Amino acid sequence: MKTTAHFPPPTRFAAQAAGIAAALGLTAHLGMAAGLIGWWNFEKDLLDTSGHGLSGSQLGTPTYQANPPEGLMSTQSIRFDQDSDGVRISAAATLNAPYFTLGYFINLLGAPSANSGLERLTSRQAWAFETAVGNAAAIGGTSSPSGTTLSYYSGSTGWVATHVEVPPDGWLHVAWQNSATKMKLFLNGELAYTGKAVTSAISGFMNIGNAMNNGEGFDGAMDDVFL
Ligand SMILES: [Ca+2]
Ligand SMILES: [Ca+2]
Repeated sequence: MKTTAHFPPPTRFAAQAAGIAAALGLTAHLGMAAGLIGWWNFEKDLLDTSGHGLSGSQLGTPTYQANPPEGLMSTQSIRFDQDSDGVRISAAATLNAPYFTLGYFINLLGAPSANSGLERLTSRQAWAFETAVGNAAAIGGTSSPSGTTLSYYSGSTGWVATHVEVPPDGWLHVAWQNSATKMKLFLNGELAYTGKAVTSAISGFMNIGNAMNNGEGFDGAMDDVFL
């Protein structure tokens, strides 16, 4: 989601987005009335429901399950069981805004962390920007009570462990808001972490659910990914 709207989303999905934002208390924090770039709600498909044509293609063999976050007009979520399972969103200039909000629901489904604790949730081409969940073992571990946290990577920041708490089961809404000076992380609509801004350029395709090399993937479920 860009902070300035270039493409007003269709009414239905704007309402849906606003509904989710309101449910999460995100509206005031994130300015959800601004333009959606893409919205993937995985109702047994990989369509971009923002209406901007950024539909995904399948990597590996993701599946769908009737276990979405509650109350959000969703009946399905997407499930990744293998490191190679994911979704590829092809490169598009609209994905490359320097100031953005990237949001999604995750459910770890009790899965243990792996990939040195950096299970990729999203990953841009050439490792330009990544988000991950796990114990962050590869970058010094985490002080999160459960031993599981969220981390992000870019060329300008390197890997950063946020040390926020991520429960082993149940749905958690995650929103990364990058500005010129800060990266803010919201969990279920509450500001949970403020860290270094991503100031390096981001371009190319975006993988959801695994890394840009089609490996190092998240094992669990996701829903309602938006940018
Ligand atoms: Ca869904
Ligand atoms: Ca994995």
